[in-house]
Amino acid sequence: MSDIFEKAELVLAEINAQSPANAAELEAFRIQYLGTKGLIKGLMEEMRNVPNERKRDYGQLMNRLKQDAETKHDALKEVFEAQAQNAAGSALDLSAPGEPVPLGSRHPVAVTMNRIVEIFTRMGFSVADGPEIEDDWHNFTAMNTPEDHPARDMQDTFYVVDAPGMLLRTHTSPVQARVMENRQPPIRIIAPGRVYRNETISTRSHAQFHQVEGLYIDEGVSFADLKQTLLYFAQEMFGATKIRLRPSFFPFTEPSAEMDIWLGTDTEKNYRLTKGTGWLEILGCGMVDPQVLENCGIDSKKYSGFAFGMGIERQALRLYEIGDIRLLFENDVRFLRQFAAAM
Ligand code: 2NL
Repeated sequence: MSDIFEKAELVLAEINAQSPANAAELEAFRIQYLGTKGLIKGLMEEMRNVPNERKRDYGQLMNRLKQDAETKHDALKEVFEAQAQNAAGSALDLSAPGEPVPLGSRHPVAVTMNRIVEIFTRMGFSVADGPEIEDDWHNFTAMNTPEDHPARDMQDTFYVVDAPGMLLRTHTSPVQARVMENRQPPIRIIAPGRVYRNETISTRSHAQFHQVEGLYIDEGVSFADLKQTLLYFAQEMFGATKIRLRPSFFPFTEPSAEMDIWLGTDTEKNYRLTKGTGWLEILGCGMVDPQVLENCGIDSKKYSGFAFGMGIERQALRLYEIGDIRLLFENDVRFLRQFAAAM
C-alpha cells in the first residue's frame, strides 16, 4: 500500500517545484492538479484502497497537496492579473504634457506677519496664541483699562449678546496676559493674530485687522533692552539704521513711547511716506506697568519687562507699496497673485 503514499508524495514535490510563468501556464497547472480530472482528484479516489489505520495519514497528505496547489495558484493568479492590468494601463500616453496645477500665494498680510515673527523668534521669542473671543478681564481690566477708563472709547468692540462680559479682542494683549497668569518669568513671547474694533463711526476704517505684540519679562529688564531689541527689529525688517522714541501713552505701559524709523528724504517715495520729515512711525511700546504685572500674578518688585505692539496692515502697505488698504480685503486674485513670489 505504500506505493500510493509514495505517488502522492511525488505529486506534492512536483507541485512545489512548479512555477508557471504566465496565465496560460497557470491554467494548465490548475487543470493538471486541481481540475475535476486532475491528479489530486485521482489520488483522492484512491482513499478507498487505503487500509483503515492509514486513512487518517492519507487524508492529511491529501489536504497538504490541495492546500499547496491552491495557495500557489491563487498567489500567481493575482500577480498575472495585476500584470495584465498594468499592460492595459500603458495605453495611457505618459509623454503627453501635464495639466498645470494652479499655485496659490500667501496673502501680503500673512507674509508680513511671518517676517515679523521670524525676526523675533531669531532673538529667542516664542509664539503665543489665544482665543479671539475674550472676556472683559483679559482684554481690558488686566491691561489696566477699567470699565470707566477713557481708553475704552478708542477700543470699542463687539460684544457677545448671549454671553455677558465676552467680547471680540481689541488687541493680542490678552494672549500675553494668559501666558503671564500661567507661568513665571523669564517670559519672551510674541502674539500675532486678528483683532477687532467697532468702528462703525467711520466707514473708512476697518473692523478687523492684524497685530503683533511682544512681551519680555525677567529680572532687571530695562528700557535699554527695549531700545536695542526694537532697533534690531527695525534693521532686519526695514533696513533702517536709526530709530527714534517719542513719549506717548498706553494704559498698560509706563513709560510709553511711539517708535519711528529713519528712512530719510532722499527719494520721492520716502519724502512722501515721511511727510518730509524722514521719520516713519512703526509701533508703540513701553515698560510694562507694574499694576499689569500684579494683575497677572507676577511680582513687580522682582520682575520688570517691556512690551510693544504694531498693526500689520500698515506695515504690509509700506513693504509692498500698496496704495489703498481696501485692496488687502477685496480678495481680487489679480491683486493677490502679485505676491506669489513673496513668502
Ligand atoms: C500699538 C501699541 C502696544 C503693548 C502694546 C502690552 C502687552 C502687555 C503688557 C503691556 Cl501683556 N503692554 N502691549 C504695549 C505697548 C504698546 O501697542 O500701537 N499697537 C497697535
